[in-house]
Amino acid sequence: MAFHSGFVCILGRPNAGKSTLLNALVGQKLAIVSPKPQTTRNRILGIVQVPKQKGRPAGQIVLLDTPGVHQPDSSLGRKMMSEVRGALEGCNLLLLIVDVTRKFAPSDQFVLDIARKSGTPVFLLLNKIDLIARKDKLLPLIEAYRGLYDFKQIIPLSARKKVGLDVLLDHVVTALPKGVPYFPEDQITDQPLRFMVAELIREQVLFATSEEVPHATTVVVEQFEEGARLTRIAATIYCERDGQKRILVGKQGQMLKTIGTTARQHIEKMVGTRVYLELFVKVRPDWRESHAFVEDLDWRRQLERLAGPG
Ligand SMILES: Nc1nc2c(ncn2[C@@H]2O[C@H](COP(=O)(O)OP(=O)(O)O)[C@@H](O)[C@H]2O)c(=O)[nH]1
Ligand SMILES: [Mg+2]
Repeated sequence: MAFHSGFVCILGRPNAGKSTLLNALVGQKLAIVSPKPQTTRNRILGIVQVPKQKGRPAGQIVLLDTPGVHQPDSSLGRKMMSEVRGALEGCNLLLLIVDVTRKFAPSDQFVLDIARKSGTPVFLLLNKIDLIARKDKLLPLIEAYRGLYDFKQIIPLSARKKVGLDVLLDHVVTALPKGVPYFPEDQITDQPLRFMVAELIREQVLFATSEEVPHATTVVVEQFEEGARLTRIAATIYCERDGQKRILVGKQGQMLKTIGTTARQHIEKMVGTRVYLELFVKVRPDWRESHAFVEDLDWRRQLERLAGPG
């Protein structure tokens, strides 16, 4: 049987479980996950090798996790939605993911409209079925969704509990066109380590803070020196107000210390060496409204700058 390969975009409203699904399918944490909406800010590529099995071809699935589809109200929001559109371009298949514990809302309709306009085949994923006690409740739901759109497949699953993922992989790899792999077999993402590190730090900020602080925060890695046994990292946490900075630093620096310690533990697991992590907090008023700053946060842009001119 021939090899199949292609690009598959995961789409859905904030908190549906897109990043959890990406991580589960790749088998490694590439995207940070939190109960807070709009955790994912840029598209994240994850590569899944699918071995041949009875009744299904071998293949390579290039997954794109995207920020939650929403109506943007800031430069950051507009950048996030442009990441979504960028991911949609040239995709072979869309996975539209919904949270089964929530009613189909205008925000889901908005996602569906984007999917429809793209003209790409769509699988509907009914996620979080672990939260439904009686599985027979799923049937009327599937029927209702069937009436909404001509989905190529409707697949109930739980990204967190890793239920239904094999069925999903079977259908996805079968639906992809015949082709050669896009990436080497041992590659799982295109994202450089230093930017994954920035995300791991931001994840701890999301966990440790509430209300506006998580949304007003971004992380930039300023220094990243990999040694055989020790990696030295310095990063700045940007926020928008003095009050937010006070929260992030905490009484006698306690909050920043907690964020730093837990982030360091996660980073050590990822880079495989001991880590020396230095964190700074800076105020940059209304950075989310600054088109230039938001563009500078793009890791592709930062990579160009790190490479230097010429
Ligand atoms: N119970 C349950 N929770 C899930 C499942 N998938 C994701 N979640 C949770 O839903 C929240 C949002 O997940 P995330 O992957 O960040 O959603 P995203 O915004 O669509 O990327 C997190 O708290 C996840 O742990 C699932 O299958 N079952
Ligand atoms: Mg996400």
